[in-house]
Amino acid sequence: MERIHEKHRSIVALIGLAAAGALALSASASGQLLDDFEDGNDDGWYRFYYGDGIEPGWAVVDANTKVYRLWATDTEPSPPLTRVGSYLEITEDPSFSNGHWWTTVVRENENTDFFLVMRGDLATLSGYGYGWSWEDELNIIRVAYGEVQAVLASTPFDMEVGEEYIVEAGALRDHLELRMWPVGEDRPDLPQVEATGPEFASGVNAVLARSNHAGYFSATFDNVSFSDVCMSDITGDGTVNVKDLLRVVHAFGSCDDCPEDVNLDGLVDVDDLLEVVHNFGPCP
Ligand SMILES: [Ca+2]
Ligand SMILES: [Ca+2]
Ligand SMILES: [Ca+2]
Ligand SMILES: [Ca+2]
Repeated sequence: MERIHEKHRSIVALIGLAAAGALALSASASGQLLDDFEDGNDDGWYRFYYGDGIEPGWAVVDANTKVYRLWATDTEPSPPLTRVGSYLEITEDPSFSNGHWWTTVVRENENTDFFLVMRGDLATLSGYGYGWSWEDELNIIRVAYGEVQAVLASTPFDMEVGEEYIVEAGALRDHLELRMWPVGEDRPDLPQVEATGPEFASGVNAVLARSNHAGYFSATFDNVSFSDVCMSDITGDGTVNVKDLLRVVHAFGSCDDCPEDVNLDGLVDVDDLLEVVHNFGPCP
């Protein structure tokens, strides 16, 4: 009896602590524009390229158009696919692997495919790719050790060369989704492509252009953004408040893949509580 009382008291103390924190913190800014390239640089972007015979001239901020351009000339017909890419190391907080990663993209010639990468590990060339490929399809693929291990889902999509599209990749736990639409049109209500991907839980986000032909290929990217999914909204009502806090409190303990484990470390504890408090307010 005494023990139950002790537990109850400590939970009350935690809620008090959390509530004080909620007052001290404003609602977190979850969405962020990582680069619009209006500053004429690509600071913070790390580059990579893979391919035989590739001439890497492959990443530059276009001073006139203020977009980020990935390009290369592959002198050998591929496969293997030639890829040029750029990534951001933003995974110190693992929740950054749960969210939406988007950009505007233009294919500059017929040779070019492009992908956004989420949860990538560039040392092992693994992760999820979301993009458009030469079969005129939107795809979500799983890549490991440089090989496409699976096309997880795809749908036909005509993508015009030279036209600007918005592409949005999403990952929430093992749910992956992809939307793409022409600039100026409405964002599709539903993802065009959805898949399940339990293999990779976190990693870097990247943009890449690729080709399976010899010759020049190029894509431009602009307004590259990442937005957290509202992991702290455990009840799913679009806002983070004391109801979500209570869900965490009641789920304290070890917990595999449950929504109360907001920071995805396999345990529901005070860290999750503080994460919820930090995100108090409406979801973005
Ligand atoms: Ca720009
Ligand atoms: Ca910049
Ligand atoms: Ca909620
Ligand atoms: Ca946790």
